[in-house]
Amino acid sequence: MATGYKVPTLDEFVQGVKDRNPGEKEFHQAVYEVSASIWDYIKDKEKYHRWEILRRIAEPDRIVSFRVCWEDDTGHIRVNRGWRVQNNNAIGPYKGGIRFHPSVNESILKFLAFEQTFKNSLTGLPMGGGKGGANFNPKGKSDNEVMRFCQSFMLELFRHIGDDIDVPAGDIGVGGREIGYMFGMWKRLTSKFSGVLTGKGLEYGGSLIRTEATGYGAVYFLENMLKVRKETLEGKVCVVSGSGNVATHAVEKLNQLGARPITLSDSDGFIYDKAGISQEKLEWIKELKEVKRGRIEEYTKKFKGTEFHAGKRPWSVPCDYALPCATQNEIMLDDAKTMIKNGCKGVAEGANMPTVLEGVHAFLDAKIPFGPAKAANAGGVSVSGLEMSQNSAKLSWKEDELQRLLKDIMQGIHDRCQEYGQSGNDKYVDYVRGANVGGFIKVADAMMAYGVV
Ligand code: NDP
Ligand code: 2IT
Repeated sequence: MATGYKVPTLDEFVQGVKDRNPGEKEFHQAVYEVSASIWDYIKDKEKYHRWEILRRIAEPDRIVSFRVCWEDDTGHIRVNRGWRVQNNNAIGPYKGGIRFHPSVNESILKFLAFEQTFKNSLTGLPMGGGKGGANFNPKGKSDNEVMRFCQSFMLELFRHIGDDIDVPAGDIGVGGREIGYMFGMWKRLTSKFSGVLTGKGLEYGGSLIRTEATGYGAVYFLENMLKVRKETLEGKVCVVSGSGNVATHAVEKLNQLGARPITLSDSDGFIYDKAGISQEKLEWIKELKEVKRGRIEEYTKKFKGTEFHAGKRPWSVPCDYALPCATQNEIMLDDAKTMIKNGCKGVAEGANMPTVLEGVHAFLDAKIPFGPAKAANAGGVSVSGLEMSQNSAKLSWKEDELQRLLKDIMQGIHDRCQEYGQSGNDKYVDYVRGANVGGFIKVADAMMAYGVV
């Protein structure tokens, strides 16, 4: 170690991150959560400190920020801001979604790109971490407005991405429609056809089960956590938040495995259907959300005996298992306490960082199996990785093969978390520590192989 070098304490390290990134509270939160949980593991390992590995992972390789202007249907010119955060490409091209939501800012995208670096490492596939987006609100916009926005966004983004450089995909507010518009513009700008985006339509290089993969994967992860305890999902009551891509496919898989999902939500409130949101009802919701772009409240008008709770999240509803699948910081400490008091026996995070740090600690302290986002929701990016492989090979794999691979990858992630998250004779698996340490090692070792670059 360099003469006079002093290994920082966790607090000193985190304070440094805060000082260098003022006001970026979501980014501070994500870096703190990872650092605190891997600190015990790295604190005596001189090599990680000598190479300043954690500090380097917490400093994005590069951030591009750009103006996105577009014309709305009334002829007005609108101006938004777009970003791409390329966090780390030690183990593969930058990879991660694009989010369109009015709340998007640099702090949120930095937290997401940082988390993605560990998540992608856990999948075992060669993908680095990145994230992008814009403070654009797709709600209430016509198809043509969304198309013009996506095209304008790509008009700048295309300079920074490539199938061996950086491969974006979907996230909040970005699904098949938006990926189609962006890929179309990229193709036009570059005259190329390759796997530069994932989540593409099946007609133009997309992969089977990519749409379902995040929600299905989160339920597989939950199932794996339960297997350790010799429990199953059969007949279990599950509370789910969100009603987008991740939430609806989580509900679909819960139904397939015999569980009873009873809630879904959006930013207006949550619906509660005691009888269970069956596959038939879910098909109606998918149509409402994906085609009509309606609000979840409409469910209660269609299905009798169901409730809508305006302005609330579903965490007060007693359940066996909870799957937060909407957005960051949606389970607060009080929610976690209520869930524990009501007998919740496990949590699998479908969304990214949906539980505040104090809430995570409450679940861990109560020894409730807690599957953190970077492990539990890695199914989506895993199938994105498989889409990249298919695109490079110019092949399309069959559905049963992809289903098997998704299950295998989720099992592998679970087992890696267990390897690093179980200590001594304690049967309880700390999946937070397991995911962070398990994700960190591969990235750190690759960075050390490259020296100081
Ligand atoms: P969608 O846009 O399909 O759905 C998002 C859902 O969450 C909507 O129901 C939306 O409600 C709700 N929501 C979004 N923001 C808020 C908010 N601030 N407050 C309350 N509700 C909100 O997104 P996805 O399902 O794709 O993403 C959901 C989560 O999963 C995100 O955290 C994302 O990062 C994560 N994720 C997604 C992956 C994917 O493959 N798509 C992969 C891994 C993680 P409303 O319509 O009212 O805004
Ligand atoms: O948070 C995530 O993992 C995603 N939004 C999916 C990223 C991807 O590249 O498929």
